[in-house]
Amino acid sequence: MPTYKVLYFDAKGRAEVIRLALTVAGQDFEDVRYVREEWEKVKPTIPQKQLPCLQVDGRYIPQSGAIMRYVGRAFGLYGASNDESTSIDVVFGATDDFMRNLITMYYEKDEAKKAELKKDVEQNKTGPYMDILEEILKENNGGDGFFVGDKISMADILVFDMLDQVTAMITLPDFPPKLGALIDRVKTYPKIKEYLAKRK
Ligand SMILES: N[C@@H](CCC(=O)N[C@@H](CS)C(=O)NCC(=O)O)C(=O)O
Repeated sequence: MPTYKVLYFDAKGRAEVIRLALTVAGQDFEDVRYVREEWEKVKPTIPQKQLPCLQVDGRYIPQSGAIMRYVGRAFGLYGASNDESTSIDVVFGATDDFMRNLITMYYEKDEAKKAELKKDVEQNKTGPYMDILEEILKENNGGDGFFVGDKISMADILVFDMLDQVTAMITLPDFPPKLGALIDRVKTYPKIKEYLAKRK
């Protein structure tokens, strides 16, 4: 059985979806959280000099997207067929599009421009993103289960985590009904519920 280490900072950020996926998989992992001084020391030894990085039996895997897919494939969270994996990729792609707006907003230094970008995300970007997710859910057996197939996948874990994390940056509107129910389903998924109860 391989050993897994998730290397990141002491934050949710890009690593939390990986921690959640390993938790759902029931896979033990070492949750390595560097403080800045430690990171500056180890940085030269890390591929691409970026975090997160997943270490599997000592082998480093960089890039959060690659790690999500690796963990998803390793633990049956990335669809049961090419069609299902592609549907999961569609959710990843829509989420990337939405997140790009937030990243631009986050790194904007000019406070007035930042406020404008925030208003734009809240008023013009969030609703359409949620509508896309609502439609994808409805297309999967009416929307009373998960995004893809009949079990939890990386798509559900990613959307849950991302919508959880963005509340620190923007005010979210009410979720459309199927999406709201999906978020509750993920939040109360037994292994996730247990993890969230212990999370800092
Ligand atoms: N495309 C990369 C981006 C990774 C990235 O930007 N990581 C940041 C933290 S979120 C980082 O390690 N920065 C290097 C540093 O702070 O020295 C991914 O998705 O993993």
